[in-house]
Amino acid sequence: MIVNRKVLTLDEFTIQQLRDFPHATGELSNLLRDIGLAAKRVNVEVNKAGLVDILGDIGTVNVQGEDVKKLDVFANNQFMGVLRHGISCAGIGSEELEDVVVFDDEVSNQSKYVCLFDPLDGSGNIDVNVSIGTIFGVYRRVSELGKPCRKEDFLQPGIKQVAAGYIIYGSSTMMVYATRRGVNGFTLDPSIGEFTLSHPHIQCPPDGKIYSVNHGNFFKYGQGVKKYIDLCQRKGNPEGGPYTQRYIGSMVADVHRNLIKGGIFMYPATTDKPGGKLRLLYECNPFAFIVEVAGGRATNGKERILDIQPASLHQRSPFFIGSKNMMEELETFLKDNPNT
Ligand code: P6P
Repeated sequence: MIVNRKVLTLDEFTIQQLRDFPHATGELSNLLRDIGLAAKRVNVEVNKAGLVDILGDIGTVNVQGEDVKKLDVFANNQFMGVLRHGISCAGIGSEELEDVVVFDDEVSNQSKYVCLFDPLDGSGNIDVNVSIGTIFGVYRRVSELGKPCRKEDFLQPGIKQVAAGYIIYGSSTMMVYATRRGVNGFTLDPSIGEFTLSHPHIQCPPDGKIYSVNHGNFFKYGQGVKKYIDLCQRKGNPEGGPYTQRYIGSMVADVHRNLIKGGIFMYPATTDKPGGKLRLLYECNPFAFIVEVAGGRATNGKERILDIQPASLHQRSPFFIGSKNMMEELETFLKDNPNT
């Protein structure tokens, strides 16, 4: 009997990666499988949002001062739970939690890794059925093994990530993650309840025809950003040129589309948010790692996102990410207008 080995599940893929590196401990593979398990549990709730009383606010606000949707809390608890009870993670930081959570038990203290999460990005879109996502980054601890992890384990530059990824709960549910060996995408197959390898070796096209930005903020952007947006519009007009504007208001969906098709996503500094809106540690860094491994680029307008030394857990950053050649074009405008 011929066994169909063509389609690998996430578990089979991570185990195969382990076979290629016999000296690896398997901790990272275990951690990625734990995240996949939590993602499946979150997916069930996201898919039935609207049918059960899991929508809407729970009457509290998170550390960001944003209304917390019930699914935010559920997602945070799912990811924290699998990692706390796994054998690969010493602690986590999360958009939903003011401070890091140190798991501080005998097994977790021996774990090599810590994780940073945005458990449910774009959650403001939950009630209107727009794609949302989970974003994560994985770091090797710098603190002493055998002891509880420490804050400095989480405040490392993004270049120190050993893995990063996201789950997009959209028309289908996908988990995409990067290690230094490449970026691979797994689509959830409901018939077997497993993530299956559907997008091997994802590469970000060096050129694109899509620019993603919130035009409503146009007059709050710096001159360099305005000039680049003007260029994108000219390239799209008047003879109906190639550029088009796509902005869903859910970064995971926007950046995922641009990663696959090519394009640029921008959340620049504005006059009312001079530090930008997006969070460096658990929104910008994971995507910067993924897109760079796939051949793209990511900056804060002045320096490479992955080089930034974080000062605090929830710090924000202006964010530009996407196709290499589009990013280089943007950077010529930002260089000519440094106060963007
Ligand atoms: P704005 C969602 O709240 C989010 O963090 C990202 O997912 C999204 O790209 C951005 O904010 C949208 O922000 O200000 O354009 O609505």
